[in-house]
Amino acid sequence: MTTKRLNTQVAIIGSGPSGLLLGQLLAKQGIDNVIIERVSADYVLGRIRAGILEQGFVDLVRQAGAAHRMDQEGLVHDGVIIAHNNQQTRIDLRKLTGGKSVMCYGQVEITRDLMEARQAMALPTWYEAPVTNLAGITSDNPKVLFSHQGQDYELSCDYIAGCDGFHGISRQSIPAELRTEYERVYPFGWLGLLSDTPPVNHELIYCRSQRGFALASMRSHTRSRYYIDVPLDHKVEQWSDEAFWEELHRRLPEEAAERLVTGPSIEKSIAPLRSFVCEPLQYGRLFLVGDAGHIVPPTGAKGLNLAASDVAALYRLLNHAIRQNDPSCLQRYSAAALRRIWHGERFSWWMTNMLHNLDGVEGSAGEGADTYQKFMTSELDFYLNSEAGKTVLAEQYVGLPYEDCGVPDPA
Ligand code: RFL
Ligand code: PHB
Repeated sequence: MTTKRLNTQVAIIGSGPSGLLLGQLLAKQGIDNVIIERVSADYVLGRIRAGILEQGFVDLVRQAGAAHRMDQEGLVHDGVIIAHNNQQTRIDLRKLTGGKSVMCYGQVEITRDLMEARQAMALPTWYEAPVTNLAGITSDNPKVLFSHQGQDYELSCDYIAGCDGFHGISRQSIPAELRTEYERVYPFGWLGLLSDTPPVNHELIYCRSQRGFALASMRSHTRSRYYIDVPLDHKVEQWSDEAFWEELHRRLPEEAAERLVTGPSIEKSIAPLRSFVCEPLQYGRLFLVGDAGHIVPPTGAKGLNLAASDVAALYRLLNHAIRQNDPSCLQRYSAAALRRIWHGERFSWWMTNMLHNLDGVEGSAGEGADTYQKFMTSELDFYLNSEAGKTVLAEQYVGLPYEDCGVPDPA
């Protein structure tokens, strides 16, 4: 069987939010791109993940021309509650950051909106087309090899954007001796439940309790998303809806728990928690974007937002490189993206430490039983009872500014 040959300027691997957003922004600037996705569009839309978007992300979706539904249906949150047992502290995001807020709008919805915008522009996307190899990455004309319905394809391009998530092929295509991977795994996962019930509160509640962590989030005024932390060896099948609701009820502050409305789950899954960064994010003409290059535990709501800041940097640099015929500017991508990534990693790790019980975890060891707990509950107490502390939290929760890549923003 002969391999069919295709051409484009930017080959994008993965049609998660990173790949779709990058593709849309490039297309708006007249830059050709092709997206190749391993699974079906429906499968991508079945993955329930993030819910909180920073202003920078919202602005990019607007630039990409896919914000119509988000602007109508997204919920603007001016504050967030942190609870320690029964004591609730509201972090007034708007007041503490000089007017900033976050947007509550599901990753599934963003993905759907971006897919529709891409379809409306008739941009090429290959679903159920796993990428099997990348060739000539350090040449001027790299190639992405993939298969679709039994046919092999070779996509020639100028640049490759590896937007293929943590388990993708892109990161593995950087020779092991040229990359350094930094990692921390945590001894618990988040069990999440989605239900068509009104949220327990109009703002998110992050909760540290004697029984463990809980998060009360939402997707709309009638759809709730809740999480509790569970040991890593737990299977989702061992958690009935009733058992989940009972445990959540016990972890939420009493005042909120009294208002909890329960109902059948629409989706229930366990996600492991991990901090991970690959350095550098560039090899030749391949660039890692989003979860392909880094993972954060979801406690700070930063994963998708860091993917967006990677996209912002790469999109600006690619636009400049292609328009000015100056690929050298792309050398700045990795360092610019990594600076903001490490701030997101640090914030997510810090929030995870303050809100979960990490006694006995590597890196927190050495203090003796319960001592790490004592440090962390004191840390939480300090930050929640100081205006300066709350400001530090708010500034990072709404999102730090994007890095200056030294090229003009095409918007
Ligand atoms: P994705 O979404 O994983 O998409 C990668 C895509 O690449 C495809 N792929 C391939 N395609 C072709 N060939 C191959 N060989 C391929 N290998 C893989 C995959 O099929 C997939 O479609 O990565 P992307 O686009 O970088 O997006 C990252 C986000 O999904 C992620 O960071 C967030 O979901 C993290 N996250 C949160 N982030 C936030 O900013 N705010 C939140 O509130 C938030 N909550 C969460 C979260 C993640 C969670 N889980 C389940 C990990 C809550 C949870 C529970
Ligand atoms: C969610 O709504 O899924 C969500 C919100 C905030 C987080 C993590 C997940 O920190």
